[in-house]
Amino acid sequence: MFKLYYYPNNASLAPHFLLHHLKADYELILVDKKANSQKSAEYLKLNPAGRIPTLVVDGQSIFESPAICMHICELHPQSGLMPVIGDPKRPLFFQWLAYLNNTLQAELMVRYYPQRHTNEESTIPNVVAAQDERIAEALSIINDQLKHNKYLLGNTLSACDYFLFMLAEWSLPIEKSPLTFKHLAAYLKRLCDNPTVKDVCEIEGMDLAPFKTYVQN
Ligand SMILES: N[C@@H](CCC(=O)N[C@@H](CS)C(=O)NCC(=O)O)C(=O)O
Repeated sequence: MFKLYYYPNNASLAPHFLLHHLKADYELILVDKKANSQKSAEYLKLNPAGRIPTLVVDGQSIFESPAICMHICELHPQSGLMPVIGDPKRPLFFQWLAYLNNTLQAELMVRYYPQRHTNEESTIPNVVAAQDERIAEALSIINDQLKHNKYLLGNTLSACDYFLFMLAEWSLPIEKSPLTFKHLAAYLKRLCDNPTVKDVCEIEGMDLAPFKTYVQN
């Protein structure tokens, strides 16, 4: 039994996709972010970083969304969501998951919390504008990868695709949105037909309409 501490459309979304995809036995526990419950003493015992998500499985709690995703995949080795040891796609899985988390997600965090990255309030719009460019650079690299690949790792859906879908959603408001990148936009539109994406986005109250408007030229 998995317990996922989540908040809609937060970094808990990728693990939520995986648990749903795997038809795992899981419970969703809402962390009331509006009341700052991720900083409550009770939650900090599970996750000293005071961030969402946290996964509790077999009495052990772990934090960091990519670590949670890998752990869920490793507990389901036959699922195909993470290439097994010896599969040449495995290093690519690590590469893309690390790139998504360590570059795109990190840049998005600065974009969404710009006040934490300057001590001069008047420069906040500059931080946002700089981040928009850096996010667009990362999206461009991902777009190139999708030019000849149905999914990030090739022909097979993996946890990296669910992770990317989450970050693409967060990137919609940036100046050069994921939908302005041809291959990425087509890929995201395809992913909207994935039953897990549909179900989980409905559960989390997320609107998939923006992704569906893309028209291939
Ligand atoms: N590196 C962490 C980041 C988690 C994170 O920043 N979560 C955000 C929501 S998307 C959060 O909890 N923000 C509330 C806060 O910083 O207090 C992960 O990938 O799990």
